[in-house]
Amino acid sequence: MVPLIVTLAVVVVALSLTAALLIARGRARRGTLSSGDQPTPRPAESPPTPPGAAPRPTESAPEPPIATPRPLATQEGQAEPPRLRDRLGAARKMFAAYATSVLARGSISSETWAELEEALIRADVGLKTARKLLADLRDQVTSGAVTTPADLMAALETLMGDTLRRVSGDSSLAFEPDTTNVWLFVGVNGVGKTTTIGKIAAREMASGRHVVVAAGDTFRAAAIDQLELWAKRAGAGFVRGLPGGDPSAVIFDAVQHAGARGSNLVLADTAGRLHTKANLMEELKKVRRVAERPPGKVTEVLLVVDATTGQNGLAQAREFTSAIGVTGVVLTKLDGTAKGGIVVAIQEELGIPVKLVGLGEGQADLVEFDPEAFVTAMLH
Ligand SMILES: Nc1nc2c(ncn2[C@@H]2O[C@H](COP(=O)(O)OP(=O)(O)OP(=O)(O)O)[C@@H](O)[C@H]2O)c(=O)[nH]1
Ligand SMILES: [Mg+2]
Repeated sequence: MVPLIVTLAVVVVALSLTAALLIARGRARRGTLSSGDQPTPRPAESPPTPPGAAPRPTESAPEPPIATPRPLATQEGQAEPPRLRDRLGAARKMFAAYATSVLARGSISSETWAELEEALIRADVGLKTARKLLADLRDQVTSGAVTTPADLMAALETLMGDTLRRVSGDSSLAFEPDTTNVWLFVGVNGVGKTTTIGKIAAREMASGRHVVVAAGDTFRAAAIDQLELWAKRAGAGFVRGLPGGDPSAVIFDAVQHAGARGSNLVLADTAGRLHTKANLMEELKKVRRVAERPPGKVTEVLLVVDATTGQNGLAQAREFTSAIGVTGVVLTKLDGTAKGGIVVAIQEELGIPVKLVGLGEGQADLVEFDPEAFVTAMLH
């Protein structure tokens, strides 16, 4: 491991990353139901279904066949999931530049500590977590366990891996076989909730689960259409409401729809909302309560966080968790950013596991979070 870092660093120096280092230093409402695989938007005159009311009979609509699982992402031409290492190039380059400088110095000096702190902050690990990691490393130097810059880089890698493993464990999403599982997707605007649902719908359909996608974002008509496209592409069922309708009514209808057809998984989209807006957070609590009505059971509340938003992701995670109890984080847009360190901060400071990572806009660009692979991809 250490020789690998050293080798990488020397090669990188010989090419161009010293220059990179220098540069781096320089700077309310109601919903209706429509169904499935041939989505037929319910006409506007259709009566609304209040949450808690008897489910709207589904026999008025043609029974959609349970869709046949399809291979992932044929449209994007990607049959295979993306390689984490390829997509984390920006973070790796950034770290490599610092590693080069640390290793080139020959001994551990005050500049070494300054550089490591800068690298961690730039990676968005956050000041608190960065200082904790560095304090641990200093202890290792004081005790004599770490004596050289190469040891130090290896110790940092081990420490980051340990920090991530402590919380992460199993990154699989909770699924109970004999119920209508509801996975609720929440987060601030534009973080990738709808896209993530599209990706997960494809993944779950491919694994043989019968998925219904619920357009709980009734805020924008375009958002409903966007989700419908994803659902169609995945071959999943789809339940929509009227633009401006009550999101909890849509989720309720979707759960009833799924239950009536023996679908065991509802992926519920919600409108992006600021975690600081109390009324919108209240709306989310209602969505959650309604989703729990039989046969529904909320088995995951997934907070979608945009990796590029940095430390604000931490505040978002804190607020959404206190409002509706987040069970896991999906970290999106890790491709093309050097800021993947928010993973460490969310896990270390809030103890919420990062379960999935978004690595692009395509259907297959979603991987389970694997601490080992993540640290390796960032540092090698
Ligand atoms: N590069 C990259 N782009 C992503 C990823 N996930 C989502 N996006 C893009 O981010 C933009 C917003 O994605 P949406 O899925 O619409 O986000 P949202 O959270 O549903 O947005 P609102 O519903 O408006 O709150 C789109 O252009 C997506 O293609 C990712 O992992 N990587
Ligand atoms: Mg959306």
